[in-house]
Amino acid sequence: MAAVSLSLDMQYLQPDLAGGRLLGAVRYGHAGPLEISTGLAVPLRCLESAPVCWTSWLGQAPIAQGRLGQLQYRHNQDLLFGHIQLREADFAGQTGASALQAASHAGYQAIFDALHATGFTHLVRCWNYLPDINADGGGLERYRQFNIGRQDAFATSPHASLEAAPAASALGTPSGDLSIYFLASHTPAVALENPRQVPAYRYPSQYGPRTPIFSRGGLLSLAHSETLFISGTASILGHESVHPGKLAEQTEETLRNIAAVVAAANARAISQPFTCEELTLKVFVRHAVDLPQIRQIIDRQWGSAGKALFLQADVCRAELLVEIEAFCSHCRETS
Ligand code: 3EB
Repeated sequence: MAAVSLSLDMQYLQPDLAGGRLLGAVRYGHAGPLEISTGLAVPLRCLESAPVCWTSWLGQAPIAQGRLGQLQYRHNQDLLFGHIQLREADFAGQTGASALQAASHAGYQAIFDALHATGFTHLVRCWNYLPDINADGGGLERYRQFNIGRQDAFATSPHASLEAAPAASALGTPSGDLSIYFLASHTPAVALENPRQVPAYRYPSQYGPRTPIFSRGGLLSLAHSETLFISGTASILGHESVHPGKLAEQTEETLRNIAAVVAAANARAISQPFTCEELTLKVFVRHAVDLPQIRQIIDRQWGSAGKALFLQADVCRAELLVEIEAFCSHCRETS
């Protein structure tokens, strides 16, 4: 049987090069420099006993690496993992744009340039971490500034489309740089939407002058595997946040939304169906004190809190208390 061509490891120890299979590593916990050259540090607090934790994306060897300006990447035959960190101060003083908007635009422009240069032209999954996501950046919430810069970059890239947008997550860090990492491929993922939610690129203007750009999920088929990426998912129905201030209800609504994306994936999947129970979850908790209750609800519904990673983060709407993303990869039967 063929090995799964993409897997996600979550652990407390720094990964080694995994027998040449490490595509990229992300360290959560503190902002200090990384001891290995193949990933980035995101300053979100780990809500477990250890002060730092790692997520590692493993693919099939051989893996090559490269750099284009500030953007670093590693890739194998099928997949490219890239990351870029931008200091807002470097983008201050531009007319008509906040520093964060300009940094977001430049970050996504650098990503699209890298996709073009490497031939991995399809953006599959993006993770966006921005400091003080809910803060007012001089008349406009910072998440909304980020959305302007991101949309401007998508609008001018020949490799971008709104309807086939990548799966994504966007979270707030207490400090640090704008940090973006991503997976790209030679062939497009099937973009998934959630019938319970308005597509994010069609959110009305009450959420900001430019919409976010992401799909609710993506299904990527490679020669030997089928991989489901579920975007950061929250207690949103239609375009509205529901159950404000109610932790248990928000958590349960979030799990129902994830289940709806799993169902949308299964309508398109060619391997065996995906189940909620087998998903690897990354859980972003606004208030650390809420961890036990969220953990208990996940365990009651799906029994999978034990293999989930819990991080403290600000979610991109002030009233949302929890956001959960998910990943699962299946081997494809080749006959
Ligand atoms: C939402 O559904 C919640 O801006 O890339 C989730 C996933 C959210 C991705 C993004 C935002 C993003 O609107 C927030």
